[in-house]
Amino acid sequence: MSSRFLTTVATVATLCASNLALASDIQLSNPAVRAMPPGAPASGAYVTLMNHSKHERYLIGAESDVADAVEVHLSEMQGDTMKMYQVEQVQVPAHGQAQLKPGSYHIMLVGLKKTLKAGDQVNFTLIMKNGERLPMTAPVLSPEEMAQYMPAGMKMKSMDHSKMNHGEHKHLMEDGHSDH
Ligand SMILES: [Cu+2]
Repeated sequence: MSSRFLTTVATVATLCASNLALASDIQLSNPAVRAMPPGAPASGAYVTLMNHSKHERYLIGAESDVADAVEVHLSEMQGDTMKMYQVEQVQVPAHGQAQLKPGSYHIMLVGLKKTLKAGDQVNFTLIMKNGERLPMTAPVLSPEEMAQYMPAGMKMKSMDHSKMNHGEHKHLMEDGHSDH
């Protein structure tokens, strides 16, 4: 009897392990990379991370073949100037989201190895603090498309659409970045 119990426990444990391997709690949407003219040294990439788990998660880095270095940055206004600096992590709240978007958190491609033309695709690997690695393919957007991206990225599809017309500052507070 006790050995049958052990078999059952082992089976359940195996099922749980395989579920973990198959599905990520983190869902990526709205990936984008900013097109840059030939010779440009750097560009930015954007994506929304939706966390479907009940635990906070953290984006701590990214990799891509198209640049010498890929860093996680935050842009923010300091007085009259937009400043940008590298951050160690971006928090993705439990059952919440983090939006990497122009004027906020972004993935910085430093030392571009090739020209990023509108219509190209760039492959990334996003690295989470818990060791998970998330593949991401992002389209390169023209300046005109990038100008459209900002509102699109702030739509928050599953949330209250009546908030769509509010200004960016409101959204910055809503998406949990105001404490940074
Ligand atoms: Cu940057």
